[in-house]
Amino acid sequence: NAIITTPGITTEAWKETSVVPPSAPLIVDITARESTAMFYIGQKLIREYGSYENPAFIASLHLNAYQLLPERIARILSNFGTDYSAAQYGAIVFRGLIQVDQDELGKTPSSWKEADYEKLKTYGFISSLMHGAVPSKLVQYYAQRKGGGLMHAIIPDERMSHTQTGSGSRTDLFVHTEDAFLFHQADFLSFLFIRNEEQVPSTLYSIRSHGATDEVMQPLFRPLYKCPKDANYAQDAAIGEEVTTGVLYGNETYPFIRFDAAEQLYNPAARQSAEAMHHLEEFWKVAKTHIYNDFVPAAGDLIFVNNHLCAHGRNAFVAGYREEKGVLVPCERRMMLRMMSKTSLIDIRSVTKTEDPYFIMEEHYGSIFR
Ligand code: RE
Repeated sequence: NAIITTPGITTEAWKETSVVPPSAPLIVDITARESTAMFYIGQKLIREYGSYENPAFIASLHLNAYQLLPERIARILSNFGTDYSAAQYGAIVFRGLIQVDQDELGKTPSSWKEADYEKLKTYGFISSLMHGAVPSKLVQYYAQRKGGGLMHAIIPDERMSHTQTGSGSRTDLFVHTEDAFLFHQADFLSFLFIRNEEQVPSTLYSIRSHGATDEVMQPLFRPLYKCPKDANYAQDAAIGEEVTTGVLYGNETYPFIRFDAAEQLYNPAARQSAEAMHHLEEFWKVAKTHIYNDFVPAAGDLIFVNNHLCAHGRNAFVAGYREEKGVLVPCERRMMLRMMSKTSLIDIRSVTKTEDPYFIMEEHYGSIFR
C-alpha cells in the first residue's frame, strides 16, 4: 500500500531471520515537486520567524516539521527515528532535496569563521525541519566551536588542511561517529551539501554491515576503550582522559556504535591497553571492508545519519580544484552545512546550560566545561 514505501522501515525486518546486511545508505530521490515545496517552505519560515535560531521556531519545530514537510519525506524520517533493525543502514541520502543558486551563494569564504549565515538561513530552516520530523531536537555543543549556533558551515581551511576536523582536506578523514569522546553525543546528524565542485566522495560506515554480533564484535561491548578529544583541542590533561567505555552498546545482537578510527586506533595519545588495542585492530580489519565510498554529494543533497548506527568521514582532496580531463582546474571550495540533534532534552539535562537546555557543555566523558 501507499503507507510503507521504503525498504528497511517495516517491522518485518525484526522477524526476518535472513536479512542481508545493508552495505549502502538508502538513496531517496527527491521529486521536482518536493524540492520546489522545500524552497517555498524556506521562504515562508524566513517571513514568519526570521531565523531558525528563533526560540518561537525551536519551540514549534515538530509541529512545523509535520505540517510543512512533504508527507513522504516526513514519513521516511519519522520511521528512521525508531528503526534500529538488522536491515537499517543508519544513513539516508536525500538526493536533490533543495536547489542551490550558486551565483547567489557567492564565493566560498576562507573559513567557517567568515561564513555569512544570513545567506544560509533557508538551508538552516530546511535542515531543522528534517530533524524535527524524526522527531529530534537541535542542539549545539560547546565542544564544537564553543557552540557557534545550531548550524555549522563546514569549509576547508588551508591552515587546518592536515587536521582530522571538518576544516581539514589534505588527509583522509577517518570514519568516526560524531563526538565519540562524549556520553551525550548527537543522536542524529545532517550534512547538507551546498557546494562540492571538487567531487569529494562522502564516506559512510554502518555497524549493520557486519550483520549480527559475532566473535570479533563481542569484545567491543566491554568497557575497555579510551577515546581522546579530537584534533580541535590542545592535548591538555582533562578529566575524562582515563575513562574507558564500550565501542558497542545497546542491543547485544544488533548494537549501536561509538567509534573513532583516528582517535582510538591511530592516536598514540589514546594509550589503549594492549588488550583493548588487540580487539580494536581485529575489529578494524573487518570494519574497513564495509566502508562505503561510492556517493559523491552534489549541491542540494542532504545526508541524514543516525549517529549510533553509522559513522562518517571523507577522502582526502585538494580544496579549490577539480579534475577535468586529467588536469586540475581551479573551482570554488566545498561547503557543507551540519546540524546535530538529540531525541531527549531530559536525558542530557545534567550537561546542558542552566538557562539553555539545548546547549551541551560536556567536555569529555561526563566532565563539564567550567
Ligand atoms: Re564528523
